[in-house]
Amino acid sequence: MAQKRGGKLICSGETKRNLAGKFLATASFCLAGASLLPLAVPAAAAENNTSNQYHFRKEDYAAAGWGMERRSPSSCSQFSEGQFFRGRKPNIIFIMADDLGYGDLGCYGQEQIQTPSLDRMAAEGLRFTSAYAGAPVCAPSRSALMTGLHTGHTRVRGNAKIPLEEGDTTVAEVLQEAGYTTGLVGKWGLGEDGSTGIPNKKGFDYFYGYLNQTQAHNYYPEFLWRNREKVFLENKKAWWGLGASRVKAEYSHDILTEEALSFVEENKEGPFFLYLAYTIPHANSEARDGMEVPDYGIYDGEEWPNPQKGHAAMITRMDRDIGLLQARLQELGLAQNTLLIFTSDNGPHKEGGADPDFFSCTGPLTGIKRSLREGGIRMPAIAWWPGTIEPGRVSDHPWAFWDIMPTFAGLAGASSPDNIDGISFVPELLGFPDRQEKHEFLYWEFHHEIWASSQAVRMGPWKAIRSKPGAPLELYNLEIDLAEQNDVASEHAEIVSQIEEYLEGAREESKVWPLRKFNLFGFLISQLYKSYPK
Ligand SMILES: [Ca+2]
Repeated sequence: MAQKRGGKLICSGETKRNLAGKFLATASFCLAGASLLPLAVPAAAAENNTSNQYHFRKEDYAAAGWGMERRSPSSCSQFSEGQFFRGRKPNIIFIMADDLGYGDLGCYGQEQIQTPSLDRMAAEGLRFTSAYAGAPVCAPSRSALMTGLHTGHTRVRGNAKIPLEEGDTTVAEVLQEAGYTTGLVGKWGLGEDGSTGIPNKKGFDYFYGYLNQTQAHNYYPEFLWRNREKVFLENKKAWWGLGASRVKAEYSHDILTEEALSFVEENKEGPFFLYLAYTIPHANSEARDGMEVPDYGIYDGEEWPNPQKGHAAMITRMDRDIGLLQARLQELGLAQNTLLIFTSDNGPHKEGGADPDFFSCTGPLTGIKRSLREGGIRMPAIAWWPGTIEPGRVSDHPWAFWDIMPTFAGLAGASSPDNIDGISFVPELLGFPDRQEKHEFLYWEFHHEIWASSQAVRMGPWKAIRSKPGAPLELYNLEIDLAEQNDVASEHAEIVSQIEEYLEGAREESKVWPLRKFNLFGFLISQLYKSYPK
């Protein structure tokens, strides 16, 4: 049975089962701009008042959302799938590890590091094999994630203290506007204290974690931020800076998990959006042991170098905590109305003593953090939504962080800003791959602090890399050469020229991050801009 609460229809899981296949009381509506034909939408079961709320029905979505014709496909590319959610909107949790590689999880082929929770999440949900980060390092990847823009357009295109500005709309702002309670727990990196880019100015009702990326290396920080206030911990930083501590009492990752669990519990009435930006298994190069973790757990007795034990222990610890979060969702009766996505922000690192070859952290890919090869940007990504996402699916649909904005907006019944680069992958998520719009091109650019800028493009099975401005394109066929070992540019002149033509208009110029070859003058100018942002 369903009840009407606050003008919204709410139906139970029982109702869902009873009514699957029989629905479609008719109601018609048009989206703004009258770009859609009138629709028959499900009344979603008008009579139910049990407490086990279940609001989203894939069947309804299929029948109503996709049983329509589009008059203007371009204007509909970001249309609001959530318009078809006749009840409460789904909760959304986006969990992101820091520097976790494509091959670091059991469900992606890892044999030594134990990840039972994430493996189970993949078995119960959807595992993506062609999901891409925004960039091969932290800040620009997160900027692409937040703004729906790739690194040729987004504000923050490199690791520097450049904040998001007032005009940069984030996915959190979109969801906040759509009625979501929004929370960020973890690492931000897109605006320091006092800047225009702090989380509470960029769409987050609640923030707990790190603003500064260097401080986020330190897993025993002296303080973390709760909204705009510093919360001091029992740790004491070392004299040489934010990134290291001499008294190590409270491990920040554990606190972040507690905060995430509390946020879910406190906002169980929903809808909520939680961006859980974990900080491990990143290295802390400022510390003596660069892979700081309270204990090595099940790896304590392994005859591995300490940094490798730390790497494995961090991942298994994070996996344990994601299991706790899933369990909490189930205890609270929220699992069936919550989309949970897990991924990483860029490829594995070789810092703090870590060795990505030791565990084959990139699996079959080559390249690590700071590389535009697949290992630097192709991420593990798992989506879990019991009752909605079919268990055990594997999708090779290529999507990237800038697709998150329209995807979440779609689920929330909201619209993304105009002119973003992202395309919603809601159809793929829900099991309608034949209705999924695809990117013709995916684009990345990377601005190393000193060396030359590089660019990469994915077009269908093709992957092109330009190692520096003016260099010829390298071309790889990922269908037969996932490791990008055989440059076939000379054999496919037409493909190369098609990608070169695309590259001419792929980006907007940036004074802070111009495409540049290495030269000291250019480097100093870019540093000057970074020090004095507009
Ligand atoms: Ca990172």
